[in-house]
Amino acid sequence: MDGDGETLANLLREERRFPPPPEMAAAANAGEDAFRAADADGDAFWAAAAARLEWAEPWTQVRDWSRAPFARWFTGGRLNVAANCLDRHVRDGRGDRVAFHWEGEPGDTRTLTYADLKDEVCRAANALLELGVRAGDRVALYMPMIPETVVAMLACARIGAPHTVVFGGFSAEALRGRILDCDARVVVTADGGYRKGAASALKPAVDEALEQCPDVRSVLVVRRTGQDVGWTDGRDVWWHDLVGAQPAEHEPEAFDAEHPLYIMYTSGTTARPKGILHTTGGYLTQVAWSHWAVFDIKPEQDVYWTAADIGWVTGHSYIVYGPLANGVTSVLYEGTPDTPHQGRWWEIVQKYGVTILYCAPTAIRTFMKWGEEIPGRFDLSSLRLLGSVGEPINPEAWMWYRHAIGSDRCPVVDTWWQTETGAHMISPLPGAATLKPGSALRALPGIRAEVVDDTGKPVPNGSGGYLVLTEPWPSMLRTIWGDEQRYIDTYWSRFPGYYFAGDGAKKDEDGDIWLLGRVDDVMNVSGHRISTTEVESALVSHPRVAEAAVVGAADATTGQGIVAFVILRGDGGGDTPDGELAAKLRAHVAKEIGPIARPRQILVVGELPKTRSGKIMRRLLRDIAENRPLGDVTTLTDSSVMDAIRDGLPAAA
Ligand code: 6R9
Repeated sequence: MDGDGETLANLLREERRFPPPPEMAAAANAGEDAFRAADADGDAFWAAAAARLEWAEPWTQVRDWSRAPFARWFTGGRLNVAANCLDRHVRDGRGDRVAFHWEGEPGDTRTLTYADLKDEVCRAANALLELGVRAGDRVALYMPMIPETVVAMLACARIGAPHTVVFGGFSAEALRGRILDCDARVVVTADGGYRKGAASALKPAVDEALEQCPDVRSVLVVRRTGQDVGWTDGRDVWWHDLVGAQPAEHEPEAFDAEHPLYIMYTSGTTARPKGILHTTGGYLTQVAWSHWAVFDIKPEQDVYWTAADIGWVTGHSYIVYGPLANGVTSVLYEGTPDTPHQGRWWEIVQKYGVTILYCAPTAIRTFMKWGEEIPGRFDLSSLRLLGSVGEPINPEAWMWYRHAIGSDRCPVVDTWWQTETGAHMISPLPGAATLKPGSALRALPGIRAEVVDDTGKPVPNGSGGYLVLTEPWPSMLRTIWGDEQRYIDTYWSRFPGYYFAGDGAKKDEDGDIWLLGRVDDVMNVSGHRISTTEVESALVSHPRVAEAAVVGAADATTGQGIVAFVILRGDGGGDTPDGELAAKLRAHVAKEIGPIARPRQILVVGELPKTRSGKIMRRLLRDIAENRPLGDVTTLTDSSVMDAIRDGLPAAA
């Protein structure tokens, strides 16, 4: 974990502390008593959290860890996720409450009440049934940020068909890999969506992906942009034709608590993404509880906004399942923050009276760069709580967020969690915690986190190490789809008995936790996890590239930026000037993986630093990419390689 000393010194320089606002403390949903209850009896605590939901059959056992690391929660219990998110609110007189204020990027809007959403979800569920989808079948979604995306997810949940949402920014290639890995037979997509002021097509990528997915029999297409689309008769069907013709009644079936709810693909340390499997009862229990406690949700008053993509786990848990289970009103925004102007988010906060905003540090740092006079032009007085997720938030960004967006009033909750954890794990409770800018503080009630050294022993306060979770939790991943061994190897083998998160962390003198970023070869670019290996394999798939090593270098805006070191084939010369080749390689990676993975910088080198066992020493390349003096080079096969790399680089690198 090179560079930690520096990061930490920087983090700890901010000494200010922020106790909870008294009015929030007085009315908080959860505080110290939740910690006491969970410490006294963890199973009873989670049973009470599960009882906030509606079950068709009660469970007989809260947690079953007898086949560790394969967990079962709420054994024997049965429930329907969509009925919990919609039907019970409508039945109990909350049908007229707005579920989503949707704002399209061009400025078109839609308002969906809980009753509207339930009708739409029933129609879509009937449509999927008509397409032959049955409980257990996988459905892939490749969608823009429109209400139909939420509807399709809930329709899948309603009929027990696990969905896999593929982020709309990913390539046809990435989509194809995911469809094949989970063997989805039906794809839901749209003609396109709006991004940066223009219609951005989605359907062509689906068509391209499906050239090599012979088992996909139906594609359900939402008309969003009206752009021309290719059409395969017998396979493609318009959403408005099929869904629009269905009855708005559908009787929900209760599924086992361990029935698969969704698969979300995330980057690992190899080129093949991991299909993280979440199930029904434990997932919804913890997502709903954490959303209610961490954001102090008051469903009658709040207007809640997670400004993130639904294709990210944050969108699954805190745009769709958590907020709807809690019956709160949310904002859903289709587009980018600077379209048509850099105040778009703040205009939305003002327009809908948003009370709670949840977003990523990369967005906050972008807003910082644009200047505080932009949010200053809007009325942000409705806000009462701010949240952060996706990467470590540096104290400068934390302070700016609290000041420029939160008017020095709103607490900032820094929430640490992962695709794999399903829900928040380490975060302040805003009505109880005294906040430290840059720290997620401590594990939530019912969660056990620890920072351990190389040998798995807890480090003393004031020291750093690896973050682990020492007890199972309800919304934990159940496995990696189709690969139980990889699940064991990736998460449960580094420290036997503990879940290894892949993050470095430090305990301060009070025992509070500071996250320090990934310790493996996974980069975090604007909150998206991209594996170095994935980008490397994309680069070497180009005919001019012989070898490639990729590192994530600190980037003031995106958290990390991708810097690639490549060795060219043959003499390295050829007829393309270097600048042009770099542009070609960047475009090549964008095509192979998606624009988010496009390297910030491509550096042509003669050799790469390797250990004796042949592992590329990325930390040395990171030193170069971040303009630092080189660290320890003693394990290199040939230490002169580093001098050669440095000497050959352009001065600006
Ligand atoms: C929810 C989400 C997970 C990785 C995780 C860590 C980083 C997320 C963080 C944070 C520091 C926070 N991460 N939240 N690091 N502080 N509050 O982001 O899921 O996309 O799976 O990424 O993101 O490195 O391991 P996912």
